[in-house]
Amino acid sequence: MRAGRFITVEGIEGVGKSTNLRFVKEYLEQQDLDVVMTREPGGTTLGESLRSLLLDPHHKDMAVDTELLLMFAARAEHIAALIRPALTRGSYVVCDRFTDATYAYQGAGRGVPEERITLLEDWVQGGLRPDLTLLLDLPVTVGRERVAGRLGSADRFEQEEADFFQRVRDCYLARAAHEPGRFRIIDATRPLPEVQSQLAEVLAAWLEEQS
Ligand code: Z5A
Repeated sequence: MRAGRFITVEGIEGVGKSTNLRFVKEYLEQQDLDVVMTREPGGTTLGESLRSLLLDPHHKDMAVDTELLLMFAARAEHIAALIRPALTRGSYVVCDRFTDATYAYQGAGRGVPEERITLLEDWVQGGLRPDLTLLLDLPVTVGRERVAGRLGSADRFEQEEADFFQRVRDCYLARAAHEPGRFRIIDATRPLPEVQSQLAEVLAAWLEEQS
């Protein structure tokens, strides 16, 4: 059986990842593909518990290395329990964030040296890398406005200042420029139907390349 494909969706907060992940899943299912939708940190029972710790504002002063290692602990579990088995079965795995988020948030955002993240990436993932990364992009102010009306208190990341998210956005764009074969940049400032037309166009072309 042909191995599946690994698609990740990335971007700063409020770009519309959650909203558009469902669209990507439905689009692929319409092409008769088996799709597993998941997220990071999370995706497994243990991973979701680690997610709660990572987002909990009570752990506001968590050491940067603790945050980094918890992200990769959740990822190790996610790969072993969900991602690899699904890819081996031939499924398409669509994941809300993956290791590009670690380079963007812990690397550019928190200042962890890139080589340290690469070391963990190689150790935890072996050769596993996304086949396609959809980067939803918009200015930080627009993303923040979109999530501002959300009910409930801000999580540990949402409490960061605009310059943190600017570094995160810049890192995503730099990574996309460095790996144009894997990344597709989607203009997320457009109204939702237009964002989804862009996604459909990109996915159709990419699936064509795969066949
Ligand atoms: N994190 C990390 O630091 N390191 C890592 O390695 C990983 C993650 C994997 C949780 O991620 C945190 O984990 C994240 C980074 C960190 N923190 N931050 N920031 P998350 O993905 O669960 O959290 P998030 O980025 O905060 O997600 P979000 O705020 O829910 O944003 P979203 O999913 O991209 O947006 P949305 O909920 O789909 O849309 C937001 C609103 O905009 C909503 O009302 C929509 O209806 C609206 N929307 C969506 N699209 C449009 C358009 N086109 N026009 C107008 N309005 C729109």
